[in-house]
Amino acid sequence: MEIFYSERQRQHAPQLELQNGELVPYAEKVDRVDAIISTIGGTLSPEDFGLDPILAVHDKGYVEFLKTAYQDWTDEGRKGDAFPYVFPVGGRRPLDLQRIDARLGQYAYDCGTPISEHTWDAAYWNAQTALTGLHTVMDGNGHHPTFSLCRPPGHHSGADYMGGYCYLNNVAIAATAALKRGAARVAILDVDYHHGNGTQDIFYERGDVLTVSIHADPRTDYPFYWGHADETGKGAGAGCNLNVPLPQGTAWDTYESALQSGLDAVARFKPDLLIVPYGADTFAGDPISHFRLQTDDYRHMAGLIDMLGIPTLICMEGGYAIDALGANVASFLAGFTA
Ligand code: Q9C
Ligand code: ZN
Repeated sequence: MEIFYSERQRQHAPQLELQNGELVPYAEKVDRVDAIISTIGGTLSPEDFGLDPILAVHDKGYVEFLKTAYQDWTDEGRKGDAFPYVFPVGGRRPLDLQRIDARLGQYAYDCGTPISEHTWDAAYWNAQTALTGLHTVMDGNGHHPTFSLCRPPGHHSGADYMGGYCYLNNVAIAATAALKRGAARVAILDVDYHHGNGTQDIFYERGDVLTVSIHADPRTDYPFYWGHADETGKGAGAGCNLNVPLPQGTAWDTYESALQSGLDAVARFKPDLLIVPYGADTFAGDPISHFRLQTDDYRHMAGLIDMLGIPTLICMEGGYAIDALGANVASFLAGFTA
């Protein structure tokens, strides 16, 4: 299987996040990619498709903000990573504010997604990693999957916001490039522990992209404000968003039937392409999550996805049990037919 990854993604390295009222070590560590690469082996460098496919998804002002935020933060005399602390909640009127703190709050929805010195460059090459995987699949390698080792993750990022360790929505960028390249319909099946709120938002009113997410119930889990079962799409996208929230403690027996309902929705949609944002944070030993999947379950999960027979791009999302991360990713990839 071809695995795409750029060393430049490694440069993104925030130190701390605000969690449950405390500044704690950042869970989305650089060590995650080392754990994965040391287990699954050789990666290929992505091609550079430029800024256009990113701007086809993300707001220009937001992209400009990502590029300059760390410098603006440093220019204010601040130390460490850039953090927001004030947010224009509840539809405050648009204001063209320049102070970095106002801009951080405008473009972030949580305090868990700091900007480090090279975050922009890492996020840019991360998007190229997703795009290179996409074009490899569309170049026609049959339905054999390709793995884009995305890090930082992307599925919490919307057109003009960051959150949940995510800055650019890699999967949405790939899906949009697929449509531009001639795919008529794209399905996204998100199996990260957390709801893929950014991806849902980006495609909520589109009928040519089906978004399915299987995740921890947002009544008890992050991101709380999205991911409920009654969010089904709007306008042309009505019926093209499926959320399958599951309770904390979910193990494979329950997960499998939820996955099957997601797979049925994908099959009914008849997409030309399937994108799977894969998070290993559904693992029993994950330090910030509460499902109970085991390493072997990922092989079964992949086997069921593989049976759809649709050309598939896999993009890495979360997974924070670093000691088990390599084995969990390897198990998932092994479940696809060679
Ligand atoms: N400061 C992914 O798995 N944790 N993101 C809540 C808030 C946020 C996880 C802490 C979890 C985001 C891609
Ligand atoms: Zn997650």
